[in-house]
Formats: sequence, C-alpha cells, structure tokens
Amino acid sequence: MPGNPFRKMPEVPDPEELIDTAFRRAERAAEGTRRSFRGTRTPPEVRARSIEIARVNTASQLIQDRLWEIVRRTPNLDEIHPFYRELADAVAGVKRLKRSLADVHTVAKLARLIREEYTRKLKRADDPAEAARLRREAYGRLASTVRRKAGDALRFLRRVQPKLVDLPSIDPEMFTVALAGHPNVGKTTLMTALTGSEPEIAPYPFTTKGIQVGYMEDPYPVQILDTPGLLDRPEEERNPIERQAIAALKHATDAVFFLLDPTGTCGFDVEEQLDLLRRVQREFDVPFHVVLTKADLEELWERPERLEEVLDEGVRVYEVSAEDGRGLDKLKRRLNELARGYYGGRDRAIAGGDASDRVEGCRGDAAARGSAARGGPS
Ligand SMILES: Nc1nc2c(ncn2[C@@H]2O[C@H](COP(=O)(O)OP(=O)(O)O)[C@@H](O)[C@H]2O)c(=O)[nH]1
Ligand SMILES: [Mg+2]
Repeated sequence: MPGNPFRKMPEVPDPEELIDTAFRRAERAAEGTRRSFRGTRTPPEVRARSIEIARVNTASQLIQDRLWEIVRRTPNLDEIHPFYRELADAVAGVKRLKRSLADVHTVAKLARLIREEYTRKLKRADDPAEAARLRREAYGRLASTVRRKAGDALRFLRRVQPKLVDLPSIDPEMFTVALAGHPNVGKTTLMTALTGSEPEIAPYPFTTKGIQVGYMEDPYPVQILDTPGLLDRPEEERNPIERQAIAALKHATDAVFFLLDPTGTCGFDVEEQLDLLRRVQREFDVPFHVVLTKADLEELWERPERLEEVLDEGVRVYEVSAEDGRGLDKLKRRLNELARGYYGGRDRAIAGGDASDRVEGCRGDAAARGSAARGGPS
C-alpha cells in the first residue's frame, strides 16, 4: 500500500550538531591518515596535505550526504496525493516545507563545491602551515554556510519531521468510505463487523483518538475510515487545524456513511443526531448514505420520523445490527457495488479478472493487513 509518503523522512540534525559531527568525523579520518604514514619517510608537506584533504573531504562529504538524504527521502510536495499535501500543510505548512528543503538542497550542493575548491587548493599547498590555513578556511566556510543558509531550515525540519513521519498510513487511491455520527452510535462496532477485524488505529493530526482504519474486500477493496472527535462535532466548534484535517479527509473520501442510533442509547437524542446528519450531508460533496444502527434493540428502536424530511433526494437508508448481524449483508453488497463503480469508472480496460488486476498494489496489501490483523497467515 502506498501509505504515508513521509514515512521514510530521516531524522533531521540540528545545524550545530551537524557541524560538530562533521568535524569530529573529520578528526577521525585525519587520525587514520596520520597513522598510515607512521614509519614512512613521507615529506612533511605531503603528509600535511593528505591529512588536511582527509579532513576537508570527510567533513564536507558528511554534510553533503546528510543534507542530501533529507531532500531525497522527503517526497516531492507537488507529487503527493492531496490528502497528504493537506495534512502536511496542516502540520508543517507546505510553503515553508518547500523553502526549507530547497535551502537544504542548496547547502548540500555548496558543501560539494567547497570540497572541490579546497581539495584543489590543498593539493598545491607547499607547506604544513599553508595546508592548515586552507583547512581552517574550508571549515569556516562549511560551518557558516550550514548556519547561515540552512540553519533555520534544519531547525524547522527537525521540529516537523516527527509529525510528518507520524501521519496516518492510508491509501488515498483506494475506494474510501468515511464513517460519521455521534460517539457511541456504533461506528467502531460496525467497522469490526464489516471488516472482520479490529480497526487499526493510526495517528491523525489534532484528534486525540487518531483515525481508525479498516479494510474490506468482497472482492473490491474498500477502505473504511473513522475519525473519532472530528465528524461528530459541528463546524463552528472546530479550530482551523481541525478544519484542515477534515479538508484532507475529504480528499480521500469517496462516500460518507452516517450512522444514526435511533435508540438513543448512545446518549444523543434523535433530533440532535438528525441535526448533525444534516450538517455532514451538506458538508461533503460525495455520495451520502445513512445507517440506522442497533436494530436488535427492538423495544427502543424506531425509525426516526423526520428522517425523510432531512435527507436529500435519493439518499439510501440501511438498518443494521452489528449485534445480530441483520442488514449487514445488504450493506456489504452496497459497499462493493460502490467500490466496483469507483474502480470500473477509473479503469474500464481492466474490468475482468481478479480485483488485484484492477487496483494495482492495493489488494495484496489490504489482504495481508486483513489476515495479519485477524491473526491469520500473512
Ligand atoms: N445492541 C447493540 N449495541 C451496539 C450495536 N453496535 C454497537 N453497540 C454498542 O454501542 C456502544 C458504542 O459502540 P461503538 O462501536 O464503540 O460506537 P462508536 O463510538 O460510534 O465507535 C458499545 O457499547 C457497543 O457494544 C448494535 O448493533 N447493537
Ligand atoms: Mg469508536
């Protein structure tokens, strides 16, 4: 599964730490070179040249490598899925992220130029004092270039890298259903019933409970997401960053299933739930469905009177119980129909055969996840 494109982003050193490490490593390299001359009759200026070249080479190479690695292992922000771009924007700010990566890249290149320039000069140094002077000059330039041109960038990237690495791992290209509804209406229970495994909990920025992710394939891969604490509150209670977390979610969501508990055992009365339903229905620009949960609690259960009034035309309503299983098959069938439409619409040419042919790279991983989560062989 594609997953979080930032997951391979390496830890970012503080600029001073980077400089220190580079010079320390350079000392060790110099020591090695010095040792290799022991017992030989190498003229002092030749020794000095070699030792200083080892220092400058090692220090600049380390800086170049560490910086280049950061750039190389951070995804191109113009190429990632909008779901991840939006989240990256929420946790770091895409503009600043790009600028910082560009600065780091520039300094990686400068480190190489400094190395080339001073290796050239050092080769021509004719006495140890001159070699030492050139090395000090190279060190000075390396350190000041890192500090002045990449200092802010490194400190910033160091701060946001853990948050980026920790973004949830989902497949935004898979047919994705978001669950909505008040707490305790039965979202997690339904997800477990549909997918046959406990949802995985992945971190989701700015929600304390993370995002719950489940997979189903019967045979079409369906990704189910629940964001406790996010889609169960009205817009006006959200802070700007939660809004951005929802905006990200919208980029990945192909259908919304709103769960309503008509028994009120969730602690929210039906009117309150209908109110939220209305808001979510307005908010999302994808097909909307309603699931009335806990149908087994027959004494308490009643189809909400005002439901039809509140629903947009054509919205389907399902009645289910995760407890006795009623309505689940119908709901599953519907999910698969929707998924088929989604994949078929995206690529009609590969409509036949196994589902893995249709969604390259999705099915195998989803199946592996499913069986791993169920404790089966993977
Ligand atoms: N009787 C009955 N209880 C259910 C059903 N689905 C969920 N519950 C119960 O409702 C409570 C909240 O369910 P949960 O799935 O955690 O709700 P969530 O907060 O929306 O994820 C739990 O005690 C579940 O056992 C159902 O179909 N029938
Ligand atoms: Mg839950």
